[in-house]
Amino acid sequence: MTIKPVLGVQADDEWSPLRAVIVGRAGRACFPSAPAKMIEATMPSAHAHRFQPKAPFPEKLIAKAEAELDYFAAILKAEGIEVYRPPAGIDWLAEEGYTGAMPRDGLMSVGNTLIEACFAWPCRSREIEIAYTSILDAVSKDTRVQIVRRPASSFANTLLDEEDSCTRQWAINNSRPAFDTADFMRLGHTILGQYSHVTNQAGVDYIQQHLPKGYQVEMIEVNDPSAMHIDATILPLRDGLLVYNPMKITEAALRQHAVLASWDLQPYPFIPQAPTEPPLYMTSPWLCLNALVLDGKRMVVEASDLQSAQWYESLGMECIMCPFKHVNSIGGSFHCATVDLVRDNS
Ligand code: ABU
Repeated sequence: MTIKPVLGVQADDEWSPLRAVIVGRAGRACFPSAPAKMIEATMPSAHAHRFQPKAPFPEKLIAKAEAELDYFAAILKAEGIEVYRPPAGIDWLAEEGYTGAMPRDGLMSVGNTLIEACFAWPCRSREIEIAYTSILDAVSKDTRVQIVRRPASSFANTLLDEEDSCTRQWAINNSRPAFDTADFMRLGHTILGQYSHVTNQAGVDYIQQHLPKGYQVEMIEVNDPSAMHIDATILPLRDGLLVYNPMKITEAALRQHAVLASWDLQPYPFIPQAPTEPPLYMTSPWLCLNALVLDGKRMVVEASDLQSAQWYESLGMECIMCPFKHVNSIGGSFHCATVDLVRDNS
């Protein structure tokens, strides 16, 4: 059977059948560096001292993470999904950047539109340009695709300026649009988002302004003083079923959004435990909710996480197990490591 290449961008939810996807590559990945205030607000305290300039992750860890990303990409290809990858071997140490393994933080598809994040962390400011320009060029050969590149004004390094910083809930101010696309979860015409240490009101306004007609952002009330990315807090499994982290969000907060009013909302019933090796340098063990749903029936889950897999299966999902602990160690799981380009919801 020949598989017809799927070009372009057409995706606006997390569960319709996945036809084309980006899977990241680690490259010579480094601990992202940011001012102490930002690191203390967002990163696990046991590892905060590592987030310095020019601090590469251990080579062996990266080699294993790359192998996991390749294996994951092979699983998706075997399912008939078109997989796009960034170039291999990007030297993020020389670029003074982080990695190309977490494209979900920097790109979001909404309908035929791909929106680039206005990253708050300066070390990530050129991540999409460096790793993903060739993919953006390839998908934009389809003239229906709209790519929203971050504007020059969003590079201003003013977000940590001090005014009001004592009374602010978040590390960043509102002096220019800032958002990571991983602070948003797409549920069709409604996109649920959270304010965080990397997403401000100007960023939310910017997204709303660039969405295709008929789509709107709604901000969700989350109880997470370290908030940075919503994709370990809520996970839609299919139309009508969403799982959530009850330590960070309540059912009542979710029900406030009309799109979820009649959904089955399931709290994750366990307290996930962090592995001892390799360490979770950048995240909590709630990465168990950072899964990739292939089509509302099947999802990719970390190979050793039998507890989550059994629970997801009790909710009617089939789990495809894939080793990913070393990718987890450098900052994310299957959702973070991907960007949906095409989902078939016709
Ligand atoms: N994007 C990954 C989020 C991880 C966490 O909330 O711990």
